[in-house]
Amino acid sequence: MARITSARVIVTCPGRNFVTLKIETDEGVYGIGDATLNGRELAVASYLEDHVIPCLIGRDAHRIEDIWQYLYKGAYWRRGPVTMSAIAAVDMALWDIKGKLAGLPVYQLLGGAAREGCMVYGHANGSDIAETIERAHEYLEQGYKAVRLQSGVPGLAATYGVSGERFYYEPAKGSLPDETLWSTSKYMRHVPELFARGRDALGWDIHLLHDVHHRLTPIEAGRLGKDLEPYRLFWLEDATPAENQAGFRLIRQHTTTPLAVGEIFSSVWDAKQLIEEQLIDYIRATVVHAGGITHLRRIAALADLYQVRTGCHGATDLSPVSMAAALNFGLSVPNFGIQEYMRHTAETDEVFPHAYSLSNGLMHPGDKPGLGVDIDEALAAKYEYKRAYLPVNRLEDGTMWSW
Ligand code: GCO
Ligand code: MG
Repeated sequence: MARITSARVIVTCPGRNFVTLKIETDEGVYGIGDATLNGRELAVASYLEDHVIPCLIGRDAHRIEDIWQYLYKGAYWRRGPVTMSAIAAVDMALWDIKGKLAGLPVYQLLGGAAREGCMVYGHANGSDIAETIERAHEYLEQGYKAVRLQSGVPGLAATYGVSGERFYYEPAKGSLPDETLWSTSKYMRHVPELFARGRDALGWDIHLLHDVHHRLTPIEAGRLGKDLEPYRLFWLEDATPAENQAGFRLIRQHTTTPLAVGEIFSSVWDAKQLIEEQLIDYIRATVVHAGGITHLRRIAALADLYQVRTGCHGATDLSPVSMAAALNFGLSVPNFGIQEYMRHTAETDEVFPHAYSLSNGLMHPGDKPGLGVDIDEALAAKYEYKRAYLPVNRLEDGTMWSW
């Protein structure tokens, strides 16, 4: 028995906002979990403070599954990003505690290492193709085995995935959402050229990925997948919004380019049909937005039956706590595919000291008991929360579109 004596939410903004849950026990051991939901952070903080923490006090921190079921079934209102991020934070913190009490890194509790490390992909982005390729070379030089290519589209002032920064991409900013303009036809003409030139310059020994960021209809996505077939992508991500899971049938009928989806999923129910009908190749659900390690294991177990592999979301809005949890999960899960790795800034890394490391394109969670990550609360307190929004997107005639 490790009785939960207190829990609190820590909101900090070392360059960007993060919400962290810290759970303390009478065993003198604490655990932390990430609860960050980009652009809607305080909703999860309130869900935890006002509705979850009071129910945790006095419970046995060892009973991870029971607490998960209690929070999921007990709320009556199931699923959704706010609920599932809150449950995820509790779940991560409890796994952290269990690991610390056992004296083992969490991946050992999940069955031990199933591989030497987790292959990650980095982000190469540039205002044009030449700049994107230049950035991709930098990843190759650092030993990365996979890189995502995004580039500015001629005729569009700004597009998803492109930033002025060399290694960091941070779309959430502003006290109100930025508005960007989108043209599917300009984009569709441009992307095949990005990959034609990308393959020419980078060769065939590197995995190349691309994120469409929910902008196409299924038939347009089928066309793009077909146009990209010669360049053998590792995956085409979020080709179309996935609320309608059957929509992916149309894409599948037209292309053999592997498909990835799921960074905004909060539950196995968002992916059930996609997985069971083998409409995707990689499931991108993450530890923080999909109910923690406990629920992500359930999603991965279903996916494994259908040869769908994991490809967890790992953008900078997922804190180092999520990254540590994702790596403990990824190292141990049988059907691991790849892990996204967008580096955090030095300020963020300082607030969240961690044991994970990158070598030769593979990441390892390290061997510290628990998740192998901590929060420096004194430092965190110096960075006050700043409201920040993701951009919104319109077609050139002003129609609201998916960003
Ligand atoms: C990715 C994602 C991110 C999201 C961001 C939203 O593939 O990494 O699409 O860039 O836009 O995480 O919060
Ligand atoms: Mg994405």
